Amino acid sequence: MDPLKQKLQQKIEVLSKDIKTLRKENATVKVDDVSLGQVFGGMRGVKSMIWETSHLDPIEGIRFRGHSIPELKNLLPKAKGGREPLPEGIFWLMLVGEIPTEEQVKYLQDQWKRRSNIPDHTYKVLNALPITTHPMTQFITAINSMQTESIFSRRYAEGMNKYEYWDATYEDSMNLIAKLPRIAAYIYRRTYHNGDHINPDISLDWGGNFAHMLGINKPDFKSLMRLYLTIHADHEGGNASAHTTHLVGSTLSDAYLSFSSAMCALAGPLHGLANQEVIKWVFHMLDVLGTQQPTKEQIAEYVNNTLNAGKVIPGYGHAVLRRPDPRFVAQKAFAQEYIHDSDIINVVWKTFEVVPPILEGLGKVKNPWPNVDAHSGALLVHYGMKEYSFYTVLFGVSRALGVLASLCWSRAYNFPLERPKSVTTEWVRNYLAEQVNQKA
Ligand code: HAX
Repeated sequence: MDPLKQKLQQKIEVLSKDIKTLRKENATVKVDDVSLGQVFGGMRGVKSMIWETSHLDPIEGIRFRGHSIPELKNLLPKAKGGREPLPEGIFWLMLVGEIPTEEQVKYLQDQWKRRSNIPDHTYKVLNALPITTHPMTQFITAINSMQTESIFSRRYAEGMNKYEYWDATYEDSMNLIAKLPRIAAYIYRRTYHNGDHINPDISLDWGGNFAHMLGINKPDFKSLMRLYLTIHADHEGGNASAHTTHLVGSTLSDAYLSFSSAMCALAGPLHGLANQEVIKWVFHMLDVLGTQQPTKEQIAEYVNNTLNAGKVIPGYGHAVLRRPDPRFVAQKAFAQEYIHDSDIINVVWKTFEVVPPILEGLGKVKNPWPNVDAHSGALLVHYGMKEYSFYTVLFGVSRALGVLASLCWSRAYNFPLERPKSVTTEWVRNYLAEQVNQKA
C-alpha cells in the first residue's frame, strides 16, 4: 500500500474514534455567541467548522499544522541545491500532521508524476473555448471536465461503504493535484504563447516542472514557484475557497466538483482575483503617472483617487488578519534575497509604506496592512510573466493542496451535510421586538 495512505489510515483510525467521543460528550458545550452584526456581516469570526490542516491567528498569521512559514522554510525538504521548501512537503504535513523526510517527498513526487495524465476530452473542451476566455474560467471548466475520472463518484454509484469515503477522496485528490500543473500550463501556453506547449520534465519536482512547463526557465523562477505553491496552499477553513470546498464536499460531491466550486470562489476580486487586480492597478498607476519610479507623494495621490472613485485598494485588508500578512513578508524576503533592484518591486515596497496610514485614516478599515496578493504579481512580472489574468490560476494550483487535504479529513470524520440557519429581516425585527417586550 501507498505509505502516505497507510499513514493517513493509521491516523484516521485513532482520530476518528477520538472525535466521535469528543463530539458525543461535548455536543452542548458553547464555543461562540453570535451577534446580529455577524449575521448581517458575512459571519465574520463565527466558529462553525473543523479544519485540521491550518489555523489563522489575526496577529501572528497562518500556521500549518502548528508551524509558521519561517519555521517551514527551515523544516521542509528542498530541491537539490535549492533554498525554498517543496510544496509536496506541505501537502504531506497538512494531510498527516508530520514533517516528511526527503524520501517521503520523493515518493509523493513520483506518485504525482504517474498520476498526471490528462484525459483527451479535457484538451478538446479547452480547445473549444475562445482564447479570450478568462484563464480562471478555463481552469474551472477543465477541472469539471475531468470529473469523468472521479473514483469517489464511481465507487459511490457502486454502493461504497461510508467508512471508505476518505479512501476514494484521497485517490481523487492525489490524481487531481497531480494533473493541475499540466492543466494550468496548458491554459497559459494556449492563451498567451500561440499554443506552443512544453512537455513535462520528469526529472523535476512538482513545482519545478510547473515552472518549466510554463516556459520560464530561470532557476530562480523555479525557486519562486516552490515558495509560491507552498505559502498559498491553505489559510484555515473560513476563507471563501476553503469554505466552498467544505460546503460542496459535505453534499458528497467528489473532489473534482468540490474543488472546481472552490475555484469559482477564488475567482472573485475580493478573494484570489485580487492578485491580478493588484498588478493591474500598479500598471495603471505607472501609466497614469508616466514613470516607473513614482514618489511616495505620487503613489498617495493615486491611492486617494482610487478611494474617491469608490473602489478598494487591492492587496490591502483582510477579514481575519490584523497585521502584515506573513505570506507578504515571505515574498518580500524572497525578493530581498534573490532580486537586486527591480522597479516594480520597489513600487510594491513604497506602496506598503504609503497605503496603511491612508486606510487607517478612513476610520473604518479593520486591517490596513498588505495581504498575500499585494506582493505576488511584482515577483511574477520581474521574472517575465506579465499576463496578470493568469495569476489566480497559480493561486488555485497551490490552494488545491490545503483544501483537498482537508476534504480527505472531512470524509474521514464523516462530517454531515452543512446546513446553517438563515433568517429573514422580518424575523430579525420580530426577535428584536420580543427582546424589548421581555425587558419591559
Ligand atoms: N481598500 C478600501 N477599503 C477597504 C479595504 C481596502 N483595501 N479593505 C476594507 N475596506 C473597507 C470595506 O470595503 C468596508 O467598507 P464599507 O463599510 O464602506 O463597506 C470597510 O473597510 C470595513 O471592511 P473590513 O471589515 O475592514 O474588511 P472586510 O472583512 O469586510 O473585507 C476584504 C476584507 C479583504 C474583502 C477587504 O479588506 C478588501 O476588499 N480588500 C481589497 C481586496 C483584496 O485585497 N482581497 C484579497 C484578500 C486576501 C485574499 O483572500 N486573498 O485571496
